[in-house]
Amino acid sequence: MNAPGLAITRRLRSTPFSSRIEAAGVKTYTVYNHMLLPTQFRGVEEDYHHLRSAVQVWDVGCERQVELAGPDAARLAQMLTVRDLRKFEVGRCGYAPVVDDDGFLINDPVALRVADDRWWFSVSDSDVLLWAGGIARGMQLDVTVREPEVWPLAVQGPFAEDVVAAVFGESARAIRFFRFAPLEFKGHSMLVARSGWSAQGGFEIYVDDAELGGLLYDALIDAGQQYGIGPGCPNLIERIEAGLITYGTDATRSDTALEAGLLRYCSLDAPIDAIGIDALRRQRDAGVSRRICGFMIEGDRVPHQRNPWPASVGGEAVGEVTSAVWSPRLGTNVALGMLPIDHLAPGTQVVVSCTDGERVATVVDVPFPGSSQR
Ligand code: THG
Repeated sequence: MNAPGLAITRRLRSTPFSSRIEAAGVKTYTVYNHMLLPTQFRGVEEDYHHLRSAVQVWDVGCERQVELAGPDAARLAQMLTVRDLRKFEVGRCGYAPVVDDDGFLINDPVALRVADDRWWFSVSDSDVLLWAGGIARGMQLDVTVREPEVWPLAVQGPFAEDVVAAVFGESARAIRFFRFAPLEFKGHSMLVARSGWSAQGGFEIYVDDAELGGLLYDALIDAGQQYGIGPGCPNLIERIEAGLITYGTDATRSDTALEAGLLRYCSLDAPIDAIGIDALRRQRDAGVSRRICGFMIEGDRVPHQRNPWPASVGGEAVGEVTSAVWSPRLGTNVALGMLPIDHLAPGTQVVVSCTDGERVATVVDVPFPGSSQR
């Protein structure tokens, strides 16, 4: 079947790297924060092996920054996320769930303290700009909320450090996990973080100049020739194996941060004034009734489309599989989904109604074995 194409209009914003990745042969896009996000280059399986063995440059310009700047920036940042930000010094970033008053997930950004009175929330696919701006307005906070012209460019894979050091200098090697530092490219300072949406290790460069962005892309590709560098993007197989959830697919506005498996990033015992933290405390105390988990799905490769698929036990619907793909490394289908708490023990079996029929799936721990080379 011939898949329909995507009409690229003004609402579907390009990035400073779009011309490069189109020249490099991007095969498919998805839409993320009203922008283009590549999903495959040579193919999901080829891209997967390449990401794990070499190094890739990713156009993740769609990871938009919601900037909070001014005297009340820190206060607004802490209202927006249930993660305790009190120990976030300048140069630190971290996964920081944003929830509504009832604890339901609005976004799962990376928060960066860019300066004493300036924060960036590097958001997944939902309109945090409106939520943050509305809170600032409603509470009459002394803060500016805007979306700056910043387009992250990720370098991911086992040789990422060598490539970034070749372009930005040896000091890049000293940046620790989830820290960032200003480094120079052609005399222009950019924030470079050791982070990224894979378990292979790497960096994210917060590019704030469109013209330099294209040149930086070219410089990274040049410097990476000896390591087999190529274009890439967040990889479906790799991120399921790593247990990285994607907002809008594995977790939505209908799931709380705890149901989304983000308890580790919710500072429920900290004395902070975050929106929704009381609801999450109550949910933790009462016991969460369902949660995201990993699966192995039996049989040959699952069809690559149209999740979620219902999951049932004894003919009764219990949950769903939200992302699934064949893992060529593990020789089985790997998946993420949502099940009631009493079905979450590893080894529990459910029946999944895939697009092409019913299959048996087994609950497993995530990350999958051997997923992380970080
Ligand atoms: N990088 C940046 N912005 C982003 C993403 C990113 N915005 C959108 C989306 N991705 C946000 N979601 C995630 C999810 C997981 C992680 C990062 C962003 C992640 N988690 C680590 C893990 O689970 O092992 C640990 C995080 C921590 O220790 O704080 O990397 O990828 N800029």
